[in-house]
Amino acid sequence: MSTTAPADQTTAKVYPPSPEMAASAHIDAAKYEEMYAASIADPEAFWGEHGKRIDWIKPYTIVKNTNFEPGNVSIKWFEDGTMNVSANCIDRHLATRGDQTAIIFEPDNPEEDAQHITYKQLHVAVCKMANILEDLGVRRGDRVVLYLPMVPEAAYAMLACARIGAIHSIVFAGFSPDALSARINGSDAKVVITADYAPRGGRQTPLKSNADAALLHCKDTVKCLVVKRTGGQTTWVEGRDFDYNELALEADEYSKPVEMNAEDPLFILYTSGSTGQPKGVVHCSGGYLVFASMTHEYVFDYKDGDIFWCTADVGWVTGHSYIVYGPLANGATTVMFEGVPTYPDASRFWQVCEKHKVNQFYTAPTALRALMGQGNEFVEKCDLSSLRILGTVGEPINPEAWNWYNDVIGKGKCPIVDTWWQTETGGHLLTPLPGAHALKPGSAMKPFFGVQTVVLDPHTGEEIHDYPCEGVLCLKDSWPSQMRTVWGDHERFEKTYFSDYKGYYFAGDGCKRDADGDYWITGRVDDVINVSGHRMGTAEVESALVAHASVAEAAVVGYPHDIKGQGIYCYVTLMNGVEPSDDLRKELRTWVRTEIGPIASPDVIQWAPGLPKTRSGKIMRRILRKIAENDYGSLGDTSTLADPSVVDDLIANRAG
Ligand code: 6R9
Repeated sequence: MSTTAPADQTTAKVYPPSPEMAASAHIDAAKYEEMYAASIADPEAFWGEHGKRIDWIKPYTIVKNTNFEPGNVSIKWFEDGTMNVSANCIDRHLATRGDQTAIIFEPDNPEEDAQHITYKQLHVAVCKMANILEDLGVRRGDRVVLYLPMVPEAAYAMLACARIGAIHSIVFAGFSPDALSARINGSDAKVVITADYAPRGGRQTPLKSNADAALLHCKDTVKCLVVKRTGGQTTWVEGRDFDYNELALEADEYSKPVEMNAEDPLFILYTSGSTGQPKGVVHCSGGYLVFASMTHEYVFDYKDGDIFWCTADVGWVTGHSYIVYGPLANGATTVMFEGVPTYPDASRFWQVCEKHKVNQFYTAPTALRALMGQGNEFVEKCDLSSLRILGTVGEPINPEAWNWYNDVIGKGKCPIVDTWWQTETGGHLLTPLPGAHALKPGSAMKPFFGVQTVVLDPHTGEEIHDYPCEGVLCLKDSWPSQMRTVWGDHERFEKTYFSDYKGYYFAGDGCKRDADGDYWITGRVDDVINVSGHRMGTAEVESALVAHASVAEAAVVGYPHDIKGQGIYCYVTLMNGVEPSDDLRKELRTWVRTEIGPIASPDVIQWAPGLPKTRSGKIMRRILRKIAENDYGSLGDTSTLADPSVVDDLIANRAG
């Protein structure tokens, strides 16, 4: 099965919107053309108007002030406006939909009751959390790290931070104590919010004990607020640890939202890059919320009363924008699911869709591929008639998975929105709109309003105006939810995104644009791999490996993997005198899991007596990628290698 290659663009079947969809959707083809053209012709006027979709305390007079020139990169939207994100996601809905469900919480264990949290209840819970945080000393501008399961308290904590002007930084609960302490220290956080345990797939991750281990490497002043999710036993440090459930009983039920500037940071989210340690992506309040809510409404054709379910974890950007901020800003009902697609069995997603009558369902291709392999009987026993729109995100979707999603889940009547975006972009940049575009399996289709995608020639850096064409994907101008900087390192921000192609934001992906002007993402062009829709820098895995006493050198590349999209293939050179063994292989795997987390677990470890290097000592990853892909016929030019025999050895001993 081809997992990453997009469909053949010339022969692929095209799926136009049904006449009913085109007629009922917010945006049809003509409206898309008209609005897109307006958004590009006069961004100030367009966003000046659409910025009003959220409530402002002091309205903005300056809409856009952005500069992509290296050395002067600066991105500001609505910069003189003031507002509060939490008030926009909660308070402004109280009068009209206070008793409507804001969050449906579906626990890991299907026997446990779901919770329906109304906007009124959400208001109380968030105010209480805000007061608890203030009592712990958190003030406007301070950082709070969240290390939580997918429980409503995660949303309360995010919104509570937004309410008092604190900046949250969520660390996915699958990350290790080392990764957690690095992020607590990197943002100099005052408080960590965690839970005793995280139930997932019938197992329980001891989050509190991970947090304890992390906090050994942090300042003594960092406090730890603990949500009692299971009530299981944990250690307790008096004076440092605080019991959320107990404090919430006493906490005041009102907290006044702080008047924030549009450009005040809302959150930091660490993401992997091609070099060094993960970087803290900074998103700000006003522009982010405008774009997250607008894309949520138009891309998923969200209408009042719909039940929206995004299966991501709040530890990733998808959870930020499309479980919490976008949906709640729109007064939606959003589902938060604590579990996994295959527990208790492979029908879980579909049972949850049936149980809560989900209208929009948004997930990752890797989950679809895993479920597709389990057989259709898990789907067929569920009533999926409530579904109207399906979505995917995180990686290119292969045509087999697209067709299965379309036929078996959507019964051929639900448009699939293949949304391309990134942690850095805050919201969808390329996507079809369900009532406007004729879908092509594997294509992320068209730019969203205000998004100026261009294809550049990777060698000359010039824009390619041809149709069809292929090159690197860049953005020519800013959009409101663009990241503003790397936390504490603006220079790294400029260097990473604006230095390869001057005057453009470089996304790190390659793409094709077909004769109709539709975009097909071909994958990362840098040393970032995409494992189950999660970004992993090969450099991060390499530095974890070489930190082990037995490892002299390591090179890590991605290779095609049926379920995960890409797997992690490691070439490891051992220290002199160390013998390779299966036990050592296991040990290295466990080592990487503890250094980074289970998502970085190597799939393949090949012992490499030597690595292919140029005479100047640069590892030739291109060749390592080919060997991992089992594609020796096209190794390309190996004449610059210092020792070409290394390659023969690697091929002869290829693992897996
Ligand atoms: C939202 C998210 C971003 C990277 C991105 C690209 C890949 C995301 C995709 C896609 C093809 C899609 N990606 N969506 N590739 N088609 N619809 O995933 O953010 O974790 O930062 O990853 O994911 O390579 O550059 P993030």
